[in-house]
Parts: sequence; structure tokens; C-alpha cells
Amino acid sequence: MKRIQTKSMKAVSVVLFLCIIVTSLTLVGCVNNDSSLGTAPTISGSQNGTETIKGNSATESSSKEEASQSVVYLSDVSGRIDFFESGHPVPGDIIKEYTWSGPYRNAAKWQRVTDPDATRESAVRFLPNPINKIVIDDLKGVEKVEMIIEMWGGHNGTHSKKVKINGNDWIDIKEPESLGSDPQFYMKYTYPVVSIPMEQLVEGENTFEFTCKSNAWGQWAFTGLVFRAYYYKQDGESMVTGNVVLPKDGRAEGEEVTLAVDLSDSSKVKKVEYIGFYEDFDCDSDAIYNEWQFNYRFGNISSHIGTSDVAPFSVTWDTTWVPDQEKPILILARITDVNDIITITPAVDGLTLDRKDRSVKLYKPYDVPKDFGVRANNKKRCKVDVPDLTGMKEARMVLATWAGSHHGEFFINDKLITDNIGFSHDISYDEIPIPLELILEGTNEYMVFSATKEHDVEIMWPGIGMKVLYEK
Ligand SMILES: [Ca+2]
Ligand SMILES: [Ca+2]
Repeated sequence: MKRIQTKSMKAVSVVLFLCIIVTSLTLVGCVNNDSSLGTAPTISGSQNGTETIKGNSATESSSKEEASQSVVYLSDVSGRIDFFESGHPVPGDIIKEYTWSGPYRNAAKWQRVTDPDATRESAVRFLPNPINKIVIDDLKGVEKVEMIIEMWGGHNGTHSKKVKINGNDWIDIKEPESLGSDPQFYMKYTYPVVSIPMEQLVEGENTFEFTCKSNAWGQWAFTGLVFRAYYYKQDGESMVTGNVVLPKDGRAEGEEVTLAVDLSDSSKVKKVEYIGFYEDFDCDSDAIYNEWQFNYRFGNISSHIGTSDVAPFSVTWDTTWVPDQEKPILILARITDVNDIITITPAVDGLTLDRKDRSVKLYKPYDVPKDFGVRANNKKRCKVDVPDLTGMKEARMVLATWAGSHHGEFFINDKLITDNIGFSHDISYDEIPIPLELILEGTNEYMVFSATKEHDVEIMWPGIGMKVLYEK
């Protein structure tokens, strides 16, 4: 069975690719922990992060390019700002991300968090929960700090997840509101953002620990974390700033789209990461398909459009399997300078996929069960509708699994698609080809089966979708 690269594998940074996907080794070699920032960075502009922050070295040609696209600011993208509302940085913000990716105490490359009141021996042996450390070397000029957790949602029914910083009171970790009143019963891999009170943090080494509750075997896990510091914006020292430059007229005629960035000083830039706002499969289990598409992996941005760490910091985005879009795609970039300070560019509106002879449809799953995990010869199902087979050229099953390699077998309409997905105790995003003859016009039913006596093969919310590529 041919495995097809997922979004996270398309990042142009080969180093990131090798570290994350192929070797599954520690990302220490990819994460720069050089914390040489001596003074708080400052920037000209407003305090609210919504005003123009522009590069000042635009050439004549790039100015013309800019004229052909509109740079939009926060107030102009109402209805398309879920990313910002969920606590992530907005255009104009200046941040620094402190990454934690180990040492892992009770698993390899991930860490368990167990209900302290658990009674079964297989859970109790992981207690007490580890106290972890992270160095935040400089809080001068920092306005606020938040934590982003790469979270496996855990065993069915695990709830009341909390974090404690430096021995202070427990802080709630919110589940996605879009999952309703019982989020603890969905299998999911999410990226919650937790606001940390400044008075709980110290310059230097900080400790953090987690907890949870459950009526059964309460346990969740994380693979990595980010402590993200936001700096006050002040007049004075200028930061590296920039604007994303789209293809001419914002139209992508081929499947490969080149994105560039117009930088105020490229000599001070370490890397540029491009993120798009568009509709695609829900890879962060929040039941939102149309949003800024990215997540984190071992503390680094992942599943985004791409990263470049070489001047002139452009990327080529393979849009072959990006679904058709109702609206132009918004794109912004995170610019990381040589001191690991990150600025967020304005969002550029927008990129249109100019598809004359092809079309890509994303069909969303429904009738998806809660607790979508199987073991011990159990099987569970969900559905997807394919309204039209005319012109169908290729099709893919799209999904995220946890422990998918525990003998998970995946069927459509009772015919096997694959028995080889994912990893043992880890998240995996996959797009797997489906033989076209197995697909029915109308309702199709996926079924997942596993004979394992080990951990459930879990299908992350929102279940198993389908992408179909049509020729017109
Ligand atoms: Ca989502
Ligand atoms: Ca999201």
C-alpha cells in the first residue's frame, strides 16, 4: 500500500521533514534553543496588533506585486479569524516560543498524565505525575505568556485536565468548545492554548505538571509543548518585518504555488513559516475545517504550508490535494530572526486556485461514534457521502489515528483499503489511496477493525473523510 505524504510532510524544510517524520528522533537538532535576546524587542506601530507592520526595503518590482494583492488586517477578515480568537498570535504580534520536547519520564517521545486517584495497577504505576522543567531565560518586556500543548486526548472519559506552574494553583485546560458538553468522550488530538499568569513565572527554570480525572482509567498524554511569550510593542528598535507576496494577481494556475516574502532585512532572518486560512480536513480535532491550517509537533509549527530557512525564504506549495475553495486563501507568515524573535506578518487576501480542468472535493464524515477506538476484534463505522462519480480520477481516505499500527484494518463498503496506518503510541495524519471501484455513488461506509490485545486503534475526531480528484 502506497503511503502518501500528508500536509506536514510537505514542508520545504528537509531538516524538519527528516526529524519529524522519518527518524522520529528528538528535534533538539532542529530547534534552536539559543536564547540570546538581551533586551525586549520593540517595534513601531500600534498596541493592538492590527495596524500595518511593513517591510521598508521593498523594491520597485515587489511594490508592484503588492499592488496586485490586498493586505488585510484583522478588522477586515471577520468570520475568518478563528485562529486569532483561539488565543494564537495576530498580525503584528512579536513573540518568542520556548520549546519543551523532553526529557520524557514515563514513555518514549511522549509523556503520560494519569488521574492521581486511579486505582488500577496499570495506571497507578505511572504515578506520581512527573514535574517537568523549562528555562524561560528572559521575561523583560513580556506582556503575557501562554502554553500550547500537543495533546492526545486520552482514554475515553478523561476530563478536568489541568496544569500547575511552579507549584501555584491548578489552571484549567479547555477542551474545544465545538465538541459540545461532553468533549471527554471523543477521541482527539488537539492543541489547547492555556494562558499562564505572569506572576507565576520566573526568569530561568520553571516547573510544570499536569493532572486529570476520570471514572475509569484517566490518562492523557503530550508529545511536546510551547511556552509562547508576547512582547509589548514599543516605539524604538525595529524588528524584522515583512509581507507575504503571492503569485501575480493572486492566481495559482498550476498545482505548485510559489510564495515569497518581502522582508525589511533578510540578513537578520533565520526562517519564514507560511500559514494559510482555507478549508481542509480537520487535523486538530476541533470540528473546524475552515481555519488557519497548522499545528505543532515537538514544539515546532507543523502541518502548515511550508518553512524556508534559506534566503530568499520562499516556498513552493503543492496544492494538488487542497480542496476547492469558496473564498480566496488567506496567507500570513511567521518571521523568525537570528535572536529567535518571531513577528507575524499581515494576512494577505488572497490566493485563488485557478483550476480549469480539475477539481478536488473534500467529503466530510458523519455518523461518527464517540469513543472511536477498536481492539479485541471490535469494529466501528462512520459514513461519507460521494454525490458524484463522474470524472473521478483519484480518491483518498483522510484521517488521523493514534496507535493506528496496532493492527488497524480499514475498510470501505466492507472491502479492505489498508491494514497499515500510523504508529504504536503516536499521532499520524494520513491520506491513503482508495481503489476507485470500491467507491459508491451516494453513501459510503468506512469500517475499522482491530484484533489487538494492546491499546485501542483510535480514530481522531472528526473521523474518516474522503478527498476526490475529478477531471473536468
Ligand atoms: Ca480544525
Ligand atoms: Ca483549530
